[in-house]
Amino acid sequence: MSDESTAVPVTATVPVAVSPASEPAMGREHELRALHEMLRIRQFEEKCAELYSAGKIRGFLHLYIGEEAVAVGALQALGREDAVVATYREHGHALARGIPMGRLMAEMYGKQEGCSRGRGGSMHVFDAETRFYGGNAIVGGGLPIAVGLALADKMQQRPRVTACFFGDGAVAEGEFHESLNLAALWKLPVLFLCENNLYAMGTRLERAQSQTDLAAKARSYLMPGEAVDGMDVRQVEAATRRAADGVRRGGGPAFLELRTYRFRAHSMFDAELYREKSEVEAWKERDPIGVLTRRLKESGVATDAALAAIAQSVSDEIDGAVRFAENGTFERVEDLAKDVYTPSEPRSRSQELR
Ligand SMILES: Cc1ncc(C[n+]2csc(CCOP(=O)(O)OP(=O)(O)O)c2C)c(N)n1
Repeated sequence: MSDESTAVPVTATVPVAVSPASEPAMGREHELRALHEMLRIRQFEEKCAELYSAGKIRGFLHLYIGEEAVAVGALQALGREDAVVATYREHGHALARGIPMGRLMAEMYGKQEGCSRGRGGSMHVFDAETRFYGGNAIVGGGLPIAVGLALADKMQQRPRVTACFFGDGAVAEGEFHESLNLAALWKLPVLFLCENNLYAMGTRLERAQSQTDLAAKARSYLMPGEAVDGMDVRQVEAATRRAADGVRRGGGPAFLELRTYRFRAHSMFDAELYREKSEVEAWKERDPIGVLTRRLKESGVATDAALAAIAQSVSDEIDGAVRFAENGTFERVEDLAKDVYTPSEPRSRSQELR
């Protein structure tokens, strides 16, 4: 069958909000913190794009710009004891989780001072201290890891949650179905957080999926599944809190489909021929940072002076992170195989006899 005959027309639709109108306000400090976190992510990544063009950051770079409300809202609802598993589009999650920006920027540079000692780079950010289990280049690769972490917690009777972020593209992978099935069957404490930004590289969701209601797929495995407006940080946080509470109480896994959109290309090597500029512009009207800023200003929660102070603090933090990364050190070439292969052991007597 030719691609032409199977093609679903790509329309410039903007899905409407899917969960109840809006959640109640969460308090001034809390909302300002959410805004601050989203701005940190946005500006960190804008700086990364600049540094990439300047050749300071190498390899692949996948930006999260536009999707910040998902990582910030979800991670505000989780505790330090919980674990986080993410994808290669994970700078936002790493920052929201509390990995210091300087250590993240050093990782982007491939410097030893990075949170993964410069071995991971943009796609493999890892930090044991904050229970941040990566960063994974394999689409769907984090799902079985999350299930394994949750299985360990269940076996050790530790009442904590493993949150697993993945894209809509992962839903097409066998690992998605294997992971949801086992998590539901064994009632594991995993919170599946699907970031549905409508595209897997250049493939729009309805070109790859017969069922585009992704929460319905989770419900078919007999776990609660809900679709949430992923452009509204307040709704993301409230939905995550509800779902995580159920998981923590031993109710087994839960699934949220967070409907969002990436404003930038898939990676730095993407001509974006698969979507109309007008579609991107329409989604930008719902920019999570713009939406929250407007709401805070209209309700009198944030003054221009408070917003300017946040902007200044983010800009200072980014300058400091770049300085830290610039002053960092590259690993010596002679050490590159260190920790990759185990040192050779003398052959045992039984091996010699074989
Ligand atoms: C198993 C596997 N297949 C294919 C790829 C190539 N690939 C990299 S990103 C990507 C799209 C994934 O899209 P999605 O899961 O929706 O995440 P998004 O990039 O939209 O955040 C693909 C197919 C891969 N990295 N791993």
